Amino acid sequence: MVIDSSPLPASETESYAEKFARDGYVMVRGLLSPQEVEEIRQEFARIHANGVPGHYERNVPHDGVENPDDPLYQYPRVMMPHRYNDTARRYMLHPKVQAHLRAFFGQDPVATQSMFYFKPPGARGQALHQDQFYLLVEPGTCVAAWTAIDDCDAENGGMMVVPNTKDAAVVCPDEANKGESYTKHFVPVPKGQKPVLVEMKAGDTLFFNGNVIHGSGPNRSKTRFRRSFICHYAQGDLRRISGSYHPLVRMDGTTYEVEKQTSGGPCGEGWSGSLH
Ligand SMILES: O=C(O)CCC(=O)C(=O)O
Repeated sequence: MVIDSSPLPASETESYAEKFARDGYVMVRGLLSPQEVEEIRQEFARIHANGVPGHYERNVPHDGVENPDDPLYQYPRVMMPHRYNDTARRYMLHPKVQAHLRAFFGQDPVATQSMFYFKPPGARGQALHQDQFYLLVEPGTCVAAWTAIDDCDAENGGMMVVPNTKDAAVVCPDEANKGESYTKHFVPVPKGQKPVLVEMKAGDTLFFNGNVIHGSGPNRSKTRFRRSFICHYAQGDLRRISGSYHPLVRMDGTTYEVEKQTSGGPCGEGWSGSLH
């Protein structure tokens, strides 16, 4: 394991925390070293080659028909790898990620989710959405740490965020365009705003809060993957979260039990949150 566990001084987290408080998102360049990025890349190549039990889904089209020619059928995203893979768990609890989250939350965070996306050439993207719709964290909102494992840009389906949505109400989504998005939810862009592309290099981490509208377009490259390691967190004193995220993990690796969210959120009764 090549994780750099040297502590980050407050002087290194303060300016990012100010930007995060102002905008609801901030990118930290080179948070992970090239060696760390390579370790994650290799571990998930191994997971993909071996196949994994549970929490591994085929990203089938919205109509539910499996299509073995879909690049995401061949490279489905890996859900919740920290539950069975030590490397994923340790990177979810990376000391530098922790340090930034502590500065954003003003308290210890807890980890709620991990994912790995391969996003191979030709793969559809994930339509604009809000993470808090799925996690339904209470009180407050969740925060994502989205780490680029490859360089990401417009061609290979880099991340997009909609500025000025850090406090946007969490809405019940519309239907996404299934030719462009493998997920079925779409949150329209508020009047007067437009999504901006966040170009990233491997090892950069984009933090954003659960209300920020964000997503990605298809990978239109013929040759380049757009891999990413994505984890979600909440403030350490949260009381409730959607059922699919239990149990949570404290930063020292111990399990943390909280109540299951009972509210359906903006879609009302019957919607109980789910992995997104
Ligand atoms: O990686 C992507 O393309 C989208 C990921 C995302 O929006 C999320 O994890 O909430």
